[in-house]
Amino acid sequence: MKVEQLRISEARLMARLAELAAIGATADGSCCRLALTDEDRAGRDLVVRWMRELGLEVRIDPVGNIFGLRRGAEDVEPVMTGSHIDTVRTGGRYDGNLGVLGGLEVVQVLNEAGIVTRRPLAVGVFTDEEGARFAPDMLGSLVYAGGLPLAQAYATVSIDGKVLKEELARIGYLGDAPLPLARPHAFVELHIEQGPVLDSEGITIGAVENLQGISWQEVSITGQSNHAGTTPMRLRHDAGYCAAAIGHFLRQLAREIGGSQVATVGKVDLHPNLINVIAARARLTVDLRNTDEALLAAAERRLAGFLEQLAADEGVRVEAKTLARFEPVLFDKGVADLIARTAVKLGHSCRPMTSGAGHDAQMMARLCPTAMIFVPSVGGISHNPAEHTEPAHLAAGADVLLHTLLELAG
Ligand code: HGY
Ligand code: MN
Ligand code: MN
Repeated sequence: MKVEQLRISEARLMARLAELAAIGATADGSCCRLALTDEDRAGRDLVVRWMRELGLEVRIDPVGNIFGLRRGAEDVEPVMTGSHIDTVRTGGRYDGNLGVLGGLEVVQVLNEAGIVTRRPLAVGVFTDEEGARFAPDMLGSLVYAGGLPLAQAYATVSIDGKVLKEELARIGYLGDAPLPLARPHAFVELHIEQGPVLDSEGITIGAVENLQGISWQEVSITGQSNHAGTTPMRLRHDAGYCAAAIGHFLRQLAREIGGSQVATVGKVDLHPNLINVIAARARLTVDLRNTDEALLAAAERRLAGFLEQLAADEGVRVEAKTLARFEPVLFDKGVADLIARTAVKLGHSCRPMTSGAGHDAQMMARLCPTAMIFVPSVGGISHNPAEHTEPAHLAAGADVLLHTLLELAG
């Protein structure tokens, strides 16, 4: 068979996706493998087994990133693909997993065709991409790209009070491979869009050219608990009200800025969190994103001003801690154009895309020419058990990955 006729096996890809999705499956159909939990370990163990069955050399680095290496004809910098298999609590079965299992599928097709590429190939599984348990997100690839010192990553404390290094050791993924293992010749990540664009336009492949900036903060409010029935409104220092006011302000702010600006309060914890007690404390998260760095910084300043005013008006103490801050990223035009050309050559509709979500590729772009392949998310739904992508689209994305990697690896 000619190389250009090579296609991945949709059935095999779907079977691996289903087997991995069963790990951490919850009653509502979600996939829950929060980073460095036992479920994450089980998922890692399964992927490592598949890597070994495919004849890949498996290396684990000090922050738990896993790499499956496939020899090339020449001992030069590898072409790398990959993504993550950790999930949010209500994860779907494709977010991250598709990029890792698509990479394994590429390896299997090349093995069966007896093809040895000039450059080695590597499939990466990056630690804690979601950042939902240990902030920031893309933590493993950020360390890999030199954006976060290993010691600082090790000391990170999770939302459930665990220390990252101890959790890595506990699940047996505190590796000793060089960090970084390699500076790839190029990096390509296959991922579901997680947004509504491709699905609404009926387009199969997104050639991702850029990715928006991300600002994560944890806001702590200290007020005064008091009796819900006896305390006049003018005497309240109500942390619960302040949390709600911040959420309302951010909705208005995002609407006012418009364009790609988004704002989310995803996590709110009140203390003592009881029906008849004015909340003494509130802790909430703020996720701000924009494709334009100046607008994102302006949104952060507007929020800071609002928090200062709120503290004065309500007689509470407000503190904001940065959990993640990544500027917008431009991917490599050459790699993105190669993805687009490959999609068209394979007969798929394609359009340039911006990524609204963060991805490991944004960190690998600091090391080498990098771009992403998107496939449609039905209804734009993600981080939700209803996350769905048609099998034919999953296969199309993996085929584009196969031929893009073949082109890059020679
Ligand atoms: O937050 C994100 O964009 C990604 O899902 N970690
Ligand atoms: Mn993801
Ligand atoms: Mn995600």
